[in-house]
Amino acid sequence: MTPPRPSGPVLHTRSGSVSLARVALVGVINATPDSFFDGGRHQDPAEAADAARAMVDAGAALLDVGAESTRPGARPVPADEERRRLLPVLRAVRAAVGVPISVDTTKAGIARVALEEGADAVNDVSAGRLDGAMLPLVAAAGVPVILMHMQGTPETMQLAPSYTDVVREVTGFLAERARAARAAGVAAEQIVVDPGIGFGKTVEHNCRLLRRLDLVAALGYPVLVGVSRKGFIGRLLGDAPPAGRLHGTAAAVALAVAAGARLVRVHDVGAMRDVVRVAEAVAGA
Ligand code: HH2
Repeated sequence: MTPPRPSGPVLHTRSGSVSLARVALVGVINATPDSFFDGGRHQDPAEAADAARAMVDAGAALLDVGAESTRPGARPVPADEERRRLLPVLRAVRAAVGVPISVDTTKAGIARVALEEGADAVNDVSAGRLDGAMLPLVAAAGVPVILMHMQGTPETMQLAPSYTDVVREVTGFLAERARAARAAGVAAEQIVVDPGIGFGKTVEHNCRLLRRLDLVAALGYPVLVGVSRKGFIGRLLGDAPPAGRLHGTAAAVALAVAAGARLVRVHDVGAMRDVVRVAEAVAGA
């Protein structure tokens, strides 16, 4: 008997398909010394593998492994340093879990070795703008790609974010980057778009984008949202540090799901799985 085909969008990878019929949880693993929340926690391959197993047990459908912090003020990491940090952790995570893994990088050379070492998808916070070889690489590999909006660069993006109409500008940007990806040969069903919460945005910009995520979803691509423990949540809570932003994250995740997010990128997979399951049931999402 053939199993029923999942309904709704599906991302296809060689480590299996990610059905987006229900909202997918994407667990964050940063092989960095300086990420704003998990910096230094997952640099050791054995610790990263333990964290990966725990995230999958808690319900992660995808893991996102990165080796360059993109927090506000972060300086770019040279490719050889990014590769040195990434590969041991990626190999350990790949050996530990069977779910698809995305590599969080803006460099095509890093994405290429990561795909060779077992990654299944590319998460590019520059949406293919920083490295002209990225979209052709994704197309040739046939893997899913996450295209994210960012105003400026991590080093300077929070100095003076400015938009006339943030929702229209971000949506227009994502439409244009999706067209660029398709022109490079990326299949439409392998494209995910992301408004880039916290990337060159004020608290008000982030809130507006989350409120009108339906307009981003109207582009026709699955929407990923990354709000987990971010600065705007801290600011809304009287400058709470990242460790004090779990419940604020839950509120933002629930509302993102209600407004149309199909993937949520989170540090706390178990807690956010409950938030997502209840939010999607109540919202009928
Ligand atoms: N946020 C971060 C990193 N990568 N990728 C996508 N697609 N969307 C996001 O919102 C996003 C992302 C920042 O979070 P984190 O990885 O925890 O921190 P850091 O950049 O300091 O490593």
